[in-house]
Amino acid sequence: MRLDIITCLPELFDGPINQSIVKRAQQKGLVEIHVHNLRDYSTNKHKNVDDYAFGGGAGMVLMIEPIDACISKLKSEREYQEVIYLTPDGETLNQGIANGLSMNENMILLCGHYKGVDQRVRDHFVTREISIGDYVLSGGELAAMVLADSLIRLVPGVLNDESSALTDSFQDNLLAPPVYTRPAEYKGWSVPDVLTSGHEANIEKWRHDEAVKRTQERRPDLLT
Ligand code: 6GU
Repeated sequence: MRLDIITCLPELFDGPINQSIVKRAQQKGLVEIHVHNLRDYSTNKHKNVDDYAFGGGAGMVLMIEPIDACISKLKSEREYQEVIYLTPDGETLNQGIANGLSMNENMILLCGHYKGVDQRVRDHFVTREISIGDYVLSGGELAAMVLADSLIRLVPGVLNDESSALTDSFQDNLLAPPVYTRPAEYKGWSVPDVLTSGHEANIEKWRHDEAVKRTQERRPDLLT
């Protein structure tokens, strides 16, 4: 999977996506992440990428020209299945959307900032608009990192125990069951007996029952 991230704050991507699982996925050659500084595609001498909104009002709008220049250059080099714009008015990301998008080879993630991007970018370049929840972030960068992380861990070979993505919360519309590790007893708090019984079928049944119970208690909306 290759992700091309377009942003006017490329420094923000120095951290999370170069650590841990995502770092290993890149080192293994399973994933490529390329961050593009929108400013590098600005055509004016001040390297501006935003301007005042027509009609007035507070806040700057990202201009279409540098975005077009960047997207067009990328598209001339390879084919992209999606151009995703991260925006609070997009469809809310969930595991089903992540699973679907993880099948793609090449995707562009466009991060908005300030008051967003010129609507013509959305009308003519963007194929999908995604939000990560009903709250407002100061830009799409953190949302792009959340989306990238959710996709990368689904690429075959990225997780060491390949089956582990299948037992995540949400993967079957159930929250994940409780987990325990050693010691089996701590300050009188003990691990459920079934987990140390070695009885595979009973353990599976217990995990499923606990997942259903937890989902009923915390997220009944997932069961309907
Ligand atoms: Cl994708 N962008 C911004 N700015 N805020 C958000 C968001 C995205 N998703 C939730 N809040």
